[in-house]
Amino acid sequence: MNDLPKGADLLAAGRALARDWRLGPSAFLAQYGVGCEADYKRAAMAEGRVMCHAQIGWRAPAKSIRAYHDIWLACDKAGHRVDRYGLCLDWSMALPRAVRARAQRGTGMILPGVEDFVALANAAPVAAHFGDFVLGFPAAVENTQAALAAGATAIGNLGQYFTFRVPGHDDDVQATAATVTALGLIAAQEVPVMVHSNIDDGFAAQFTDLANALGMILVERDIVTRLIGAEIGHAFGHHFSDPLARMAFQRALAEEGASPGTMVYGNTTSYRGQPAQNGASLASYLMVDALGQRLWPSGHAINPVPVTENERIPEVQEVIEAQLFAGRLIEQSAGWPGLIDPEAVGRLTARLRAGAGRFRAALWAGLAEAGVDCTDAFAVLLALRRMGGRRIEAAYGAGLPDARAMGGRVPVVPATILTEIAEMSHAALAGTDPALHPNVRGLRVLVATSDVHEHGKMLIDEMLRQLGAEALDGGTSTDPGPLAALAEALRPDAIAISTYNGVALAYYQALKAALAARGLALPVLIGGRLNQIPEGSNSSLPMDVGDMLAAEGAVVCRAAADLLPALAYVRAGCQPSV
Ligand code: B12
Repeated sequence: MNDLPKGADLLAAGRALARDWRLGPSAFLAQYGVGCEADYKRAAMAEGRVMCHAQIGWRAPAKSIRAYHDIWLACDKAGHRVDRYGLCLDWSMALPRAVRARAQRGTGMILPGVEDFVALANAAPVAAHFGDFVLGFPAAVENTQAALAAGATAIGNLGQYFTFRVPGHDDDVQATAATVTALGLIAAQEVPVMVHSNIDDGFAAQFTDLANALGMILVERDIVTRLIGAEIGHAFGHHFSDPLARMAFQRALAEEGASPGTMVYGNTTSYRGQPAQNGASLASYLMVDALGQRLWPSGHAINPVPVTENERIPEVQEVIEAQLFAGRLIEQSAGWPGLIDPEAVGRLTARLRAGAGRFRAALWAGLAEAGVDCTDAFAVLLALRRMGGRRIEAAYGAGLPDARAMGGRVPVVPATILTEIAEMSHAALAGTDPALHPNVRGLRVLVATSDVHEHGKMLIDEMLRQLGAEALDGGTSTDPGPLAALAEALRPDAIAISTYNGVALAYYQALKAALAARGLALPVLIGGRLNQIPEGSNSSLPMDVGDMLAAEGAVVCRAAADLLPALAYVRAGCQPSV
């Protein structure tokens, strides 16, 4: 540990960079006459105004720049204000410019130079929030410099530091050092720049207890405010499907003074149907979020996610429609607060806060006991990342220990994703042919993901368990090479991949080659989002690659229910086609 960099040195290096890298002007700051977005948010909280966030970012910078302007203009004409844009960089942007060209590309936006950041963020008077793939990765410093030059006063995403990884780049010391240096640069700005962290990108997606997710927010706030000297704003929401818990969580943030927050993310895990069905989910979570801001303002902008987002990256017009929908819903929410029982919300808020307090105290004490220098931002961040969400929850969670519970403890306020996965597994198996069940018993299946999305894997693991087959853990964000090595060691009957980041074909091809190099010809089942942006495409939209995968020999699974017939064929020694 002695050769590791010191947090103080990295922060000083970041501060030194502030001599050359200062906050640039922005159309947003000029339009509203504010120094930073945090001040703008505080003013909105004081007025009781509910703000709106849109998440955007297409592969081609020109398309994103046009959209930045056109979405704002169309909404402005209709009398609706888009307050902020979350700018969705591609995961290849997590790597320094010098090596980015060789990196695997996903579906997000690629901004080659500082001037592209500046042009984008100044295309309309909307606050630019550079979140995804900025902090937490090897390119943290150069992306932060570019975001500052573009006048962005919300920069993230610290949540991703803890859980995301970019294929082929596993050096956590390098990623941590770059992140702490970038945080030093942010802290040294003359106006407050909010460090953003989306807790659902971080450990909240892995925790089984929402009290621990709140506790983690408090710990991250301790790190950024106390050890770095910057402001922090959190986002939450993707996985918060229970309306009461969603509202109580937001109220807890307000009561803890964990505000202003950046945004309440849409409850995207509830988008499982057609656009019209997803529309009901949209209305349901937005109403909760608008009422939460009216009753207990916390400065989080609310986020109407377009109803097509479970199919593909939404188009510009769909973003506009979702915004206008939110605008009208905010107006209509004015008559609703009387329907909310503040006492019921308050009781759950109190449980969350009490649990979060226990988690926070236990985690800091645990770090100190483990010999981590709790005054050193580098040491603390690296220790947390290396422990990982599951171990942190089991060791320091707020609930009572229980070896039978998935997180190792009885949750104080259970996260809904676990029950949702159990229900999906039940529904998928209910629709299958029971005569096939015995064929699958005893099969050994190596289950892995190509990226951070792990619900598909959790679902397949659960279904295999119910079918009496064995799920061997191939890990999350597992590169094809290491997965093939694991397959050689474990000799499974089949491999099952869940993939989401728009790299399905490239991933499968690399896995097939890596298996062949080891003399293995295992059946590979693949499900999730089976798409990819074709090289040279100018639409910036991913295309389905299911047919190409099948032609190359993959067992394409469009739904979880396909698992059973596919494995039944594997048992019969045939090449399955589902
Ligand atoms: C939850 C979620 C997340 C969570 C993941 C948390 C976690 N620990 O798992 C978080 C917030 C972290 C996240 C992050 C990101 N996400 Co995301 N996410 C989703 C979301 C909402 C749900 C996906 C999911 O898990 N569904 C649950 C599964 C069980 O259901 P399902 O997807 O319908 O799958 C069915 C079948 O496909 C099948 N199945 C799935 N896998 C397999 C495997 C086998 C073998 C079989 C048989 C069947 C099977 O089972 C299901 C039931 O039938 C989707 C949008 C949506 N509503 O679908 C976006 C989505 C997948 N994400 C997307 C993106 C772009 C990202 C990010 C890159 C965003 C960013 N810029 O940061 C990052 C990923 C970064 C990284 N390093 O990898 C895109 C993918 C775009 C594309 N490929 O076209 C989507 C579609 C959203 C969008 N429209 O932009 N995300």
